[in-house]
Amino acid sequence: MEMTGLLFLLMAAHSAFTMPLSTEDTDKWLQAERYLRKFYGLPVGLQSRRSNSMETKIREMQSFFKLQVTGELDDNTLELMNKARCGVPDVGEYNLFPRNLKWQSNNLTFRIVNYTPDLKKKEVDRAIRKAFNIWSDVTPLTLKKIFKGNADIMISFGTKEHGDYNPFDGPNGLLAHAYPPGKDIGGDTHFDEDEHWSMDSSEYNLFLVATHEFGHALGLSHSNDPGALMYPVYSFSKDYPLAEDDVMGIQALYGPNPNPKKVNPKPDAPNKCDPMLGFDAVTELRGETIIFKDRFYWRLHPQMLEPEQTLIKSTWPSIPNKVDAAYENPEKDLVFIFSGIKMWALNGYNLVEGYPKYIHKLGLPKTVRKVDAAVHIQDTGKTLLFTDEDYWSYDESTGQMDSGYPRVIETDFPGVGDEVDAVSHIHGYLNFFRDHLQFEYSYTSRKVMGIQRSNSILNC
Ligand SMILES: [Ca+2]
Ligand SMILES: [Ca+2]
Ligand SMILES: [Ca+2]
Ligand SMILES: [Zn+2]
Ligand SMILES: [Zn+2]
Repeated sequence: MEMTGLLFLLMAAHSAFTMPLSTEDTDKWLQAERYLRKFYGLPVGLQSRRSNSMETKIREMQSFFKLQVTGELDDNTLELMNKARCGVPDVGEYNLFPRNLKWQSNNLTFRIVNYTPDLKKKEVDRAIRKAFNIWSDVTPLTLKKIFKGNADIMISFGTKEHGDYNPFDGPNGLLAHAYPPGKDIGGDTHFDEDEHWSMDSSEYNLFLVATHEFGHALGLSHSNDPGALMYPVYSFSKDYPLAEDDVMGIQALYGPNPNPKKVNPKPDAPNKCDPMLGFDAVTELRGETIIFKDRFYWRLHPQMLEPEQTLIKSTWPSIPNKVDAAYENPEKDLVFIFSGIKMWALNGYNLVEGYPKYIHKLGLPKTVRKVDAAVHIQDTGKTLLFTDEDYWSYDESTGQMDSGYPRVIETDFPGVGDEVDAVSHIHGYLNFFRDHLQFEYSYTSRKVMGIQRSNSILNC
């Protein structure tokens, strides 16, 4: 977003309190009220738009999702409220049930009461079994399927009001919900039949939603780690679904599996203020800074104190989970993202058609298998590509690699080390990132002007 855009947004958000509300505004506030009531325990009753409780709950939600905490219904907040998600509240204290409930026995039963017509019966059976196995692989729990009578975990598909005074909402929005361990409805898991259920990446994958819901049925609440399976918002991934956060959560309740299976939980989201934090890639994007690390990226706007952390896959499903390098070419209004031997182009946040392309199209030799870091120098129209101990100069206007390259990084950029993780162009300096350090390098005076921790750009 450009600066003028943001200023406009801030003004618009401010004036919403003082100017007559349009229908669109009213809808927005009604929607927010419903959302905060359902997931954040906003008390039922006529809420004044300016009420403290409404603002407090907006803040609570923004802080859970690591958005900038403004207490206002800004675009990012509304966007999140529109995402498909689980129907269980995010904040445990507002749950209808006490927290930290667990089953008293490790040997549980489940029953599939009815089936979705979207899939073959066999496929539903397989998705449900696979989802339970995910949890039983990392705990001493066993789950036995029964075909009649009352199981601990009764599984059913239903629409709108479906028997528990906790209605679904038609297509999208709420996908499913589950009750924490306990008798009767405890552990029961309901799927919204107004969704289309799938076995693949199309919306919504039954196995993934079921695995998340069974986490609740076994006693877990929501996690605010965007990479955890217990994060309330739906996102598709083919990987093993649990993050370390999920495994720690379930093992805190039931302990580990006495005969451990080999599982490979995904690392938790990196902590921006970890003093040893290094980055995979850093680029500008229309005045914002985008910082890639593992499966995540931070988005930092100059007016924003709190960077937003998101899964790469939830914004760009086709970009791999690990980004090697990225740079912006402001003249073309494009951002290029490198992973392995491929590169993608973004216009704003949108992927450009015709990509991925091979990095060798830029003129890099076939022996180069990845780009470590990349930066565009506006004054010269050149893009510098760093690979191991060398760097290359790509001429954006001719689309050719300059002759005389590669050259050695250490020779031309003394003081930054022999290899780099990431580089960006900030305030006229080249900022080289290597492990947890950041070298502010003046391109004109050809020397390092300052050294800081890498995460100082994340306001740590
Ligand atoms: Ca039950
Ligand atoms: Ca729904
Ligand atoms: Ca890198
Ligand atoms: Zn949930
Ligand atoms: Zn229900």
